[in-house]
Amino acid sequence: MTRTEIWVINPNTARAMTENIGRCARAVAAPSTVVTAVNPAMGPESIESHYDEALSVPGLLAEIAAGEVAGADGYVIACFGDPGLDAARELASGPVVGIAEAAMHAATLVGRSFSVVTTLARTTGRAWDLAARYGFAGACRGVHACDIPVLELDDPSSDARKVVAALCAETVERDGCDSIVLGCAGMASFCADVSRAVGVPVIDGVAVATKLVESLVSLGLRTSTRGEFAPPGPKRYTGLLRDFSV
Ligand code: 2AL
Repeated sequence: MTRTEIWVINPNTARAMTENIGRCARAVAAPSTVVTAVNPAMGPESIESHYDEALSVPGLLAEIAAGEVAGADGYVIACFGDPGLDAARELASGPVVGIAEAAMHAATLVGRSFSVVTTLARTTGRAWDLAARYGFAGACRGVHACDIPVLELDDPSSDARKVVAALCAETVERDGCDSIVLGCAGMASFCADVSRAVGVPVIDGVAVATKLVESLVSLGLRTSTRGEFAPPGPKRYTGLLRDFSV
């Protein structure tokens, strides 16, 4: 089998979370796949607002550019807001998949409906927007917040895993959904425990996106450069963004 290198990019700068995300991606990757887990050198330490999300994108795009130089075959954007996904597709020669789009697609392959369990209440609007964007608004029964900040998910002294599992179980009862989508990359390592607790498919977008990128690469499918996703034209960027000139 040919070697496939997938860059799994955590768009926040929390290194411990990146390591965790990398472990979850490697747990599902084929033996011939190398997962390189990275995060930007600049940007927010967690992504919990539109402001965080917007300012995570330059650092994320710098990682895509670095992946291109290093010869990455494809990319996962490991944040549930799918920040910078379209721009990343313009830059990358291989496929790019966001974890929200991956998880929502998988959910609709294993049931008629899903609900999302996410971090802070203020992120629920973005999850609904993405469900609509990807064509799954009718399948999404609810988006529920556990009110745990992103970085606390990674804190071994926190009871986040239990709280998320309990909310997922309650959500299945309340929404009558066929599956649960975990709404944060920081929840990836909870997936097996939560699955045991709730009795319906529990979907972690990091795992699904990794397998989707692996599949697209093995099928020889990459982002179309015919129109909208063609590489961005030459342009001068100024000030702090001068290194982003193409
Ligand atoms: C996320 C995520 O996946 N990573 C991050 O920093 N924020 N998503 C979320 N809903 O809080």
